[in-house]
Parts: sequence; C-alpha cells; structure tokens
Amino acid sequence: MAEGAETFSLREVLVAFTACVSEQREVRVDPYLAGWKGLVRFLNCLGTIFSFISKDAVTKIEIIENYRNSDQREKYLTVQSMVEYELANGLVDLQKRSDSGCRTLLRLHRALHWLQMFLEGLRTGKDNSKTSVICSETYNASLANYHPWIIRKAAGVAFCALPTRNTFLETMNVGTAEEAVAMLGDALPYICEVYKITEELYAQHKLLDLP
Ligand code: 1PZ
Repeated sequence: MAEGAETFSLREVLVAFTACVSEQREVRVDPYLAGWKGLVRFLNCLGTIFSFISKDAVTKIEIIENYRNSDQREKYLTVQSMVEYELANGLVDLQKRSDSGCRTLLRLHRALHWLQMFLEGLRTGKDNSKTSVICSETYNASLANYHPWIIRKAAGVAFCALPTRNTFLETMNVGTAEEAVAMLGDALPYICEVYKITEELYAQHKLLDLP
C-alpha cells in the first residue's frame, strides 16, 4: 500500500462532494476538485497499473486549479460562473480540443457519471461479486463511449487487477464492508446531485459534446 494509505478514508472524499452544491444550487469548483484529488489518491492506493488513469485525472484537475489560481479566479468559483465567463469571452472552442475550463471539467463530469454507477453497483452488489465486473460493466455503459479503442483496452486490462468486492470496500477505510456500504448509501445522493446540476447546465448551453 502507498504511503499515507492507512489514514486515508474514502468517507472524506465523498463528503467533499456534499459540500459542492451551494444554496443557489450552484456547483462549487474547489470542493469538486478536492473530491477528485481524494479519488486520485484512492486510485493510487490500488496499484501502479492505474497510474495512466490517475495521471490524466491529475492533468485535468491541475488545468482547472490553474484557473482558480489566476487573475480570473473569481470567474471560476462555480461551474455556473465558469461557463458564463468562458462563453461570454469566446474561450470555449466548439470545433477542436482546447484547454478551456468547460471542456476539461466535462471530462471529469463524464467520469463522475461512471463513478456514480460504479459505486451504486458496489453498494448493491452481492458479497462475492467481482469488482472488476462491476467496474467494466459500468465503464462500458458510460465513459467507454467517449474513449478510443486503445484506452478501452488498457482500462479493461487494469480492471482485472481490482480486488473482490469485500476487499475493495475494506480498502475504502471506512470500517467493515457493511459500514462502507452504508456510507455509500449516504454519500451517493450528493454525487448524483452534483452530476445532475452540471449535466443540466451543460445541456442548456449545448456544451455536452465539446471536443
Ligand atoms: C476503481 C477502478 C478505477 C477505474 C477507473 C475507470 C475509469 C477509466 C478511465 C480511463 C481513462 C484513461 C486515461 C485517459 C483518458 C482521456 O483520453 C480521457 C479524455 O480526455 P481527453 O483525451 O479528451 O483530454 N479522460 C477521461 O475520460 C477522464 C478520466 C478520469 C478518470 C478518473 C477515474 C477516477 C477513479 C476513482 C476511483 C474510485
């Protein structure tokens, strides 16, 4: 296990997502990124075979963090203010790949959809079910649609390294497998809410297909 893994609990990570939605139903960028950083730490605990995945997530987190540390930091306080600012200033390229906050966050947003389905699959899965199966089924039903063959292939190979459901739940460091399941039940509605609000916002501005 990686250093620091003993004190690391997935509870805090998922709790970060509970702090994302403001009273005005806006999605706050800082806790969103904090949640992702925690997920990356968790992924790194699972083994180096996942590093090509965590590296990509880190690159995307850093792009948005850089906007949060720039002179325009206030514009990137929430996903809503980011979309408004980038669209109003012609910063979103609709034709080709760019480093806009909108297209970068869209990649994390799509991955959040997979995460939501994966954690729900884990939560409701049987004791002896295979994490690798839950992972590949939910990946194929979501994120895989946006990935080229080579990435899908590499992801499929990495999934085989996942431990059984019970070991995976224990790796979360939330307590027993039953306690981890209860925590997922508490945390998932918040993740779903963050996903839903972002999805509606992107749909409203026709940003769901950004290259
Ligand atoms: C628990 C097991 C973890 C399984 C993780 C399942 C997700 C597999 C994703 C494979 C991504 C491979 C690396 C690079 C992909 C990029 O091409 C895409 C599109 O970005 P672009 O090329 O357009 O800039 N990146 C993504 O789709 C973002 C992927 C983020 C994945 C984060 C996973 C966090 C896992 C948390 C585990 C609890």
